[in-house]
Amino acid sequence: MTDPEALRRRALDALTTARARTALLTSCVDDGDLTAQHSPLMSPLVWDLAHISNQEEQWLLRAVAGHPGLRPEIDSIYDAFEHPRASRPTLPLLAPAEARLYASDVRGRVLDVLDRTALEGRPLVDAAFAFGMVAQHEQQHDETMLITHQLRRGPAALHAPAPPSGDTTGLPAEVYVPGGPFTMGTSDEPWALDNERPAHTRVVPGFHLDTVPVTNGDYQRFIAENGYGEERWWAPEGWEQIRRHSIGAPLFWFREGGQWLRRRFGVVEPVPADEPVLHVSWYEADAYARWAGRRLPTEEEWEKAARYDPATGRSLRYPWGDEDPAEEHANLGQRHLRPAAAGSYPAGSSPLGVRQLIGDVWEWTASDFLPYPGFTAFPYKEYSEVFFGPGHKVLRGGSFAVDPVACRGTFRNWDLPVRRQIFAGFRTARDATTGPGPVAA
Ligand code: AVJ
Ligand code: FE
Repeated sequence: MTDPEALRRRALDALTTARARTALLTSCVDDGDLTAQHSPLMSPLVWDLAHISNQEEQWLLRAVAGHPGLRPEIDSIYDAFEHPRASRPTLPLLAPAEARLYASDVRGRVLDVLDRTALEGRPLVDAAFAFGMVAQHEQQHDETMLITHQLRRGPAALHAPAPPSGDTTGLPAEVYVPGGPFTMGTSDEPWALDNERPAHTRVVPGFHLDTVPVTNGDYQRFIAENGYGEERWWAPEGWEQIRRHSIGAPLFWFREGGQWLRRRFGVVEPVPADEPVLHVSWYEADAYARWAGRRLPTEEEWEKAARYDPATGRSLRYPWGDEDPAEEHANLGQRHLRPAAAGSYPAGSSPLGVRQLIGDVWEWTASDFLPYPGFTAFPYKEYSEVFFGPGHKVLRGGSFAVDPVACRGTFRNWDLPVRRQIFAGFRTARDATTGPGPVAA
């Protein structure tokens, strides 16, 4: 059992960090921008703001503390299942000032609850789980709100320093991950969500995985060699999508003066060749991999590459070990508003030498989002269970936009294979039926 004061401090830190990010994302634009719908794919920012606090009210004030509730009458407005994103601007949403008051009212009461609740002894409060869950939820919406900022037109509202530089000089193009069993998922990570549980053994045949994510430079070769024009590389639904919407490059890219440019948080810049590619759908990732004579890694391959330590046979919490992410390990938490160049973050390398598995870009995997053997929905079916099935593909590793609290070696994200606005890229893999063999340059 963890020291209750340490648990309290950790929960308080996670909630406070999330709120600082939420405040920044909702104060750097005016009220018109907060209530506008910047894309039918997204909610108005002011919906996210009040939804975060409504969930916090439901889980921490009502479920944990037994409070009757501050504003149960607005639950349905902020229920993500009742209202699709496109329809949210038409709801009687709390105005920005009202939403901010609601948020601080809920948070003030939650901090009192955190002070006086015993943090062990009940499923929802063991190891402060509900507090960790709510902090992760807020951070996930902070990533969602950053996506909305990326879709918003107009001058830049957010600024951040460039990530550390890096390059792939001297790195092998791919890493061999040996075949055999490894432990996937977790049963003892206190704030792991239901879909990451339980820990179980998987046998993964040996395979080769790209050392770094596929870069814009790599992806431009696919475009230049008519990758979008040849049906044979595409899954049928992907081919249909790119034809119907005349897609010929990642979202936010455009061509001018013989050069690829991209719009990024209100600024236009040349597409940086050494950066991991972003804003591609699962279908685009899948087509690129086929064009390259390769394939997307499965989810278990990705997790084995990220966690398996051949020296001990144990699965680590993160590629670099069991310590929580620090700045030198990975590009997380919106410290930088872009991925770092391929080959950055040597301190975040996995034991086998794979780079940038955590942070920078979410990585599409070949896998459908499915429960692990022994899965139990907790604390509610709508978190994960209702999304299981062939409709959603798993993404791993987290992007520059996700906070460490919502990112681990076991963390599973999912989305529809057509999605392009999320901060997603990918890396590729190939079977190794004949063992390590020579590594391509
Ligand atoms: C895990 C990112 C797919 O945004 O739909 C937010 C997270 N769940 N509110 C999503 C989530 C409920 C979820 N993803
Ligand atoms: Fe939510």
